[in-house]
Amino acid sequence: VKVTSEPCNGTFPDGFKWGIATSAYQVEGAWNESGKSRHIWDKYTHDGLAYNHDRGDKAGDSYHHLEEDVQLVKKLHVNYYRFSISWTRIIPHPTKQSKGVNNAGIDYYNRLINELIKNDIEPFVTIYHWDLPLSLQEELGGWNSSDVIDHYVRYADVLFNNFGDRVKHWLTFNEPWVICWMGYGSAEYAPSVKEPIFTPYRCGHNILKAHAETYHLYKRKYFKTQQGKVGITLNTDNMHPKEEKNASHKAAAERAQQFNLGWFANPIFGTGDYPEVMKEYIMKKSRKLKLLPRLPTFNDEEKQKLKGSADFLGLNQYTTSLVEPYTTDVIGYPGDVDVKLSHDPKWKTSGSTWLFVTPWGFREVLNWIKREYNNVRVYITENGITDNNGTLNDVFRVRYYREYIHNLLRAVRDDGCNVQGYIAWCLLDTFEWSSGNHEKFGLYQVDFSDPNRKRTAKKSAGYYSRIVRDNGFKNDEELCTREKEVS
Ligand code: GBH
Repeated sequence: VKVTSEPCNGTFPDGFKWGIATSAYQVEGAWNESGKSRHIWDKYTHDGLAYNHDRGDKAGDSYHHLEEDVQLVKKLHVNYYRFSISWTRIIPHPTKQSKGVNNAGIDYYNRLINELIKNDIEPFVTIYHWDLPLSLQEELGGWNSSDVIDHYVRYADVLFNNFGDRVKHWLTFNEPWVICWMGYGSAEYAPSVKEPIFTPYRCGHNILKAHAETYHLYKRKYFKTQQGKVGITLNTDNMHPKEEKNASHKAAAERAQQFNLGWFANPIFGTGDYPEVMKEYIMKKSRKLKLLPRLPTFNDEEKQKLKGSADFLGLNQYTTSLVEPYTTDVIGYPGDVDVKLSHDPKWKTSGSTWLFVTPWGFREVLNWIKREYNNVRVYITENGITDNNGTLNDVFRVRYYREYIHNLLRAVRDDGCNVQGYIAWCLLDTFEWSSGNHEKFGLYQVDFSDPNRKRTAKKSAGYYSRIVRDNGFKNDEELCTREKEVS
């Protein structure tokens, strides 16, 4: 393996922003306190579906460590704290006639936001990070039903109204691809619906509509007084052709990216509609298997509403997949795409089966986004790596951040990608969804055997805070990989 290396030097443009992220269910705990109702992940974990039957009932207990956690954020010198608001704390019983707003929930997030601002940290708020009120799932069918759209928009309205005087960056959704595919298709995530034929596409359709409605609500009702920005966070692997010079592999990689990122990005940042190749392939397979049409359609008015309905693209980026064409009658993802995904055995692994260290892929996918969406404004809203023991001497994580951030620097400086900020994942070791407490992303270790959930800085916390302070790399003595590794 030949690796081209150079010193990791250079800084980001002035005004480049840095941040650190969490999400409500993964860190808050206090699952049944102060009027909070149950959400789909409470049910999923109480049904024993997560690894080792772990639950997020208490997690890192951030709910009761508010001031302490803000100090951990402050020690990193970052501009932004990205966190999510739990719908079930704000409107615990959305299907009840009264649909009341829970003041204790409003108070909690007011305290958090005020504490951040007092410490010169800007809140960067995710409205929905997967914790759907259970009643909306059980009584209405969750994101499979268009009835949920109005509930979501009303919830977002309550947030803008209560917090918008201080919150200037909003994300409507975290990772619709994961919500719809893993929640309603493969059933690996809550609400664990296994119906890969129709439901993921219906879910995606409803989420896109809820997103667009919310964006326009903000513009109409709040923008003039609040002057904030509303975006959406999408996730994707860098899709790289398995055989780089093979035209059908290149086409397969392109198709996989359109089905993954393009599913949500093309309606919002592109044409206002789903990618052509996605429409074509789903139709082709539906015909072949004599199925009813599966991908819902937008009418002209809906397309108008979707096109341009975000002030920026939030991107969660961790890894790369190798893609080759593969014809199959299997439905869903990646069956509908007619591709096979794999990984290079030479890539460094992590504490998660899906996460391989491919820093060059970060730069590659940012260039794909630049080309495809007319150099849209991007914030990296997540990037990070796991182990399974949460060691304090996390040199592998230091190396991961060094290499990924260096490739980001090249994307911004050499390629002109319009990335405005970088938010690392994650502040703390979290409850990692179906993987329970087993996969650890934190810059701070959490002692889950301690009732007080003691936090301790890992080596990576110090390293990241130095990058943030220097706005990049100054006199980093290590070498960074310049190109991708070539065999
Ligand atoms: C993010 O998802 C989430 O926003 C965040 O809450 C989470 O903690 C973090 O990443 C780490 O997982 O097991 O082969 O089916 C990242 C995107 C997409 C990564 C789905 C895991 C599972 C692939 N995720 N993927 S597989």
